[in-house]
Amino acid sequence: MAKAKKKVAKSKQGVSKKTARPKPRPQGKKPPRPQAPAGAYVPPETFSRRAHVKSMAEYEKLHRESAKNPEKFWAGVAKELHWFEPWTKALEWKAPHAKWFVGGKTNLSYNCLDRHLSTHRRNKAAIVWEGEPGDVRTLTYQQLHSEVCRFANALKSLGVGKGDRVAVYMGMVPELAVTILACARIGAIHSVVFGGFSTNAIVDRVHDCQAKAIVTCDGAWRRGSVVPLKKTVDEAVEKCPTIENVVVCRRTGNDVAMHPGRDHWWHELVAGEKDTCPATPLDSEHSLFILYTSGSTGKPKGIHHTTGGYMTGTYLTSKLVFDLRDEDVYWCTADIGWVTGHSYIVYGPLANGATSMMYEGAPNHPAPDRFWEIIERHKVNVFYTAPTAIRAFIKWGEQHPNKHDLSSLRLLGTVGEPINPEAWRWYHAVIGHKRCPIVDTWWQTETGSIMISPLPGATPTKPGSATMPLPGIFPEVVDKATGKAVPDGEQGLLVVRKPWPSMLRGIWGDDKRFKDVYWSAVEGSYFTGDGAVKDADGYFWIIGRVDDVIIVSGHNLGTAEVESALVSHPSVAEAAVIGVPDEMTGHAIAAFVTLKDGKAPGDALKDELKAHVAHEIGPIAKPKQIRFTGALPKTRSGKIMRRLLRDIASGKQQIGDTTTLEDYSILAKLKESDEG
Ligand code: 7RM
Repeated sequence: MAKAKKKVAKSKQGVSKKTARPKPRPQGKKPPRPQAPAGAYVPPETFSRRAHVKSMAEYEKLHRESAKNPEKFWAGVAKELHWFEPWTKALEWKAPHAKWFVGGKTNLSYNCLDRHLSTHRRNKAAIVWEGEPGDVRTLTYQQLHSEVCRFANALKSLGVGKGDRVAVYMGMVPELAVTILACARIGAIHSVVFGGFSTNAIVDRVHDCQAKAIVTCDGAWRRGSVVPLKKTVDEAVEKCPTIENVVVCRRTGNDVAMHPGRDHWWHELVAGEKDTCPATPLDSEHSLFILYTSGSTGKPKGIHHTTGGYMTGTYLTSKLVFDLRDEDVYWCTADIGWVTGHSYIVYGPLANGATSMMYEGAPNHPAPDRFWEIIERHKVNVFYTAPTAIRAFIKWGEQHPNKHDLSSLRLLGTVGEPINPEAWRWYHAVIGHKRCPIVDTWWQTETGSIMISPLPGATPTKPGSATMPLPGIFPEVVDKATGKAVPDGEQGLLVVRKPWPSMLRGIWGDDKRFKDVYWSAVEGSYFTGDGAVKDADGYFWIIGRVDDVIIVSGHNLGTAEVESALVSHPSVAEAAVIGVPDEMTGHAIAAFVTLKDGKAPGDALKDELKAHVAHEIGPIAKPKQIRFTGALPKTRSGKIMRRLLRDIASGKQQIGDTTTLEDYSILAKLKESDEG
């Protein structure tokens, strides 16, 4: 025992060297693993040994088998979950419309809760929640089940039933998870609107899906102050004639106006309700939720997901990618207002019977070490966050994580944007202490669950690459004109060739837009909107949204590559590049750059950065303009809004749709930013 422990402590994640000779092994043991690509980070053997998927050979076998018969593969996964009635057909595919597990009846709330109550998990923590002020709540599976049942009964008492849409506008409190699980329990369709959005965002989304009720909180804590959610809802509901009832969960205790007959306190509603509510057996294709994503232009798209397939996809990917173990504390730092929170705070982890950590507030409140303090306090084992957060941590300095014991961590993940290799290495070294594999997970609101990602016990990782498709997923990088795969190492469009269970079923109320946006670029394939390169080892490198690709003298430059080059300079914290019209080259690169704390801007640094990019990539990628700025415009989920930067660079007075922008004041600051 002592010996094994020592080994764990010593085992660091090694960088493979092609020249390394495989160690001789005792007879009868497994053969040595196939060699990893040069320079790749190989999963520590201690990790692989206990992982769900233990080797590349195992991964390859899974993927090969899933390719032979994807329907059989996915049916095998779905069978691990509870179905009230079995399906008759795994897939009905009338492109671009898929139906999975046709005729089957199930319930996702049942699979996240009831399924565990007859097992050792009954009294296990389902949700460990920490409020921004420091309060902590733990809900066991049994307790969460009771809360969900009570609230499901309360919704029913308000006349909410199967197929009705329920808008949800809450902070990150356990009741948010309870609300969506209660909707799923009775077959009501939830539409979560991120709690940082404005009145108009609520109005547009409620209108689009004709929601009949809205669940909110009095307020939410954010950096020590109260965000008055109910007030915003009141303004919105004035313009939303479909809303019949408003449920208000008390969190911050601020004064709110309650409209008699329309508004109900959560605690009063549930007080009289029973803590049992049988989960409704729902058709596999019954609508589960709508989640709006802002398109590059125009009105947000209501991405529509259904029950059985989404359940199957989030269940499998949570298990394999996060390698969930019963004893883990797993923490995804996303907001539930974003798809990552739906799939990887609530549904995926709970379907696996995991302990899901949830945090209410800002990462730098009261101090920039809040996340590391949470990890230390709750002994978090698996940590999943976004590159934008990692770049902020780098900017704030490693003294903050270094103050804390992070030894509980065994696995790290990222999602949301391409991660710059520089940020990846920092995450690996400073947070993971070179012990923890990193899963860089590529997926979308539309895909419902993770599509391209390392399996942490199997896949050697290359910083900046999301590596390879998960079993049952068949992406390809194709030529725009022919739709055929491009040769390895060449850029093309990232498409998915075959349907998968958690794929979107459409855009709510707009089938034409669904076909135009996703199914018209490449015949017969789902177009992701992203550009990518697959290298000779079969690794996928996402180079960003194709709308953002910059064409300089006929060369396509992905934003990720140029931004990574800038961020690899020791003074740079974050960068965003865009194309600006140029007489000579068609387009030239303009870069918006934020510096690490303590670094000073100046013309000398501009020249240095230009030279640095030219050196890293080539003269073609050298930015023509560099602007230093305190911050970049981002969506709340942390994605840089290059579209707004283009508007600013071209001197437009009227800036495009900004309803998803995190911090409006950044726009004003950017307009002032120094040019040249
Ligand atoms: C989960 C989520 C989707 C878009 C997607 C990409 C980008 C997400 C990665 C990534 C490179 C990643 N849903 N993206 N993950 N790019 N590597 N690991 O983000 O609908 O909000 O966005 O995000 O462009 O198409 S989303």
